[in-house]
Amino acid sequence: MTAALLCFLLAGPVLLVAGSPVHNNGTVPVVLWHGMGDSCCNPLSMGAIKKMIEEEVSGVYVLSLMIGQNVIKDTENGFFMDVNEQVSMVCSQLAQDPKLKGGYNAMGFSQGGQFLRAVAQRCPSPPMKNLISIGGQHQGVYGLPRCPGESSHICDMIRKALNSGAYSDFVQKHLVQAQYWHDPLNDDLYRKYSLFLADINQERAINETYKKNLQLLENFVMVKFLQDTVVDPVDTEWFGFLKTGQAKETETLQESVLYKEDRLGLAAMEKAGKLAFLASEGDHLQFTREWFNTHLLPYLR
Ligand SMILES: *[C@@H]1O[C@H](CO)[C@@H](O)[C@H](O)[C@H]1NC(C)=O
Ligand SMILES: CC(=O)N[C@H]1CO[C@H](CO)[C@@H](O)[C@@H]1O
Repeated sequence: MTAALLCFLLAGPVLLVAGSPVHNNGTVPVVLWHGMGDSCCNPLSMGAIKKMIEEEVSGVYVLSLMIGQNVIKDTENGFFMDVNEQVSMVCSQLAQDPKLKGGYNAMGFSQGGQFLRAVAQRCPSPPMKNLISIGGQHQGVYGLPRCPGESSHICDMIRKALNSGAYSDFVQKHLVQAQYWHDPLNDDLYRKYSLFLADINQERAINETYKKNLQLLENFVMVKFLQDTVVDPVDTEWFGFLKTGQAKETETLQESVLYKEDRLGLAAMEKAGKLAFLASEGDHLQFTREWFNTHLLPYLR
């Protein structure tokens, strides 16, 4: 995502407020979780996002999550670390951060979107207020058309592993993308063996705690990129997916069993006005600062 996102950010009008920053301590902290092939602190991606939020919301505390001891580990873990472990690591990090005690807003980029949803469902304390998923894959993916720039060789490897058996125990435990691989032609395998996605999407059983916790959110905002060439199918960014048993036709969240039976509380949330479906022109994770300020900033203020 990095290069493309940067050029959009820089091309956007840089509206810096002149003068000294005002420390407005009525602000709600923001927690960011980066996407695949990225890291917490890349100055061209998450670093720039953090800075932008700090400029727009004076005095705000922004925590960009690092998964592991350093930036290299953080990037590797985005491909190879058990997602359930990542989520529990993050949960304890958030619980130990005194600045988050009063609650926080969460912004997940790409796979960080579904990972932060797992945090909301599993770890209600400290409370997550708004969850903003930017190009997240809430019903998983079935395909890996393209990977962000420098990581394309890793992607070839991942594609091979997924084809050789995404639901084998070994691949599930060691490959992040397998843990949200959703094969509509092998629905039984997906339900049974997907260690992460099938669990948080209540495919095996309904965990009432997940349902209750998710509904504690004030808003669950999902951003879809209209010209996304990275995520397949793109409907997953709004919680839609391919209909089971074939790989061509898609269904919306509202048409899904998950919603109709309200297995996760999403129907109740929509009724309560807590779901927002936003669309942005452009490829995966590309948005201008102007778009961000208009559509997402209101959730952070
Ligand atoms: C439901 O989710 C909670 C929170 O993660 C967990 O503690 C509990 O064990 C889960 N229950 C079942 C039956 O899996
Ligand atoms: C109580 C509180 O929220 N204090 C914060 C005020 O703003 C500064 C600057 O961002 C923070 O460091 C404090 O934690």
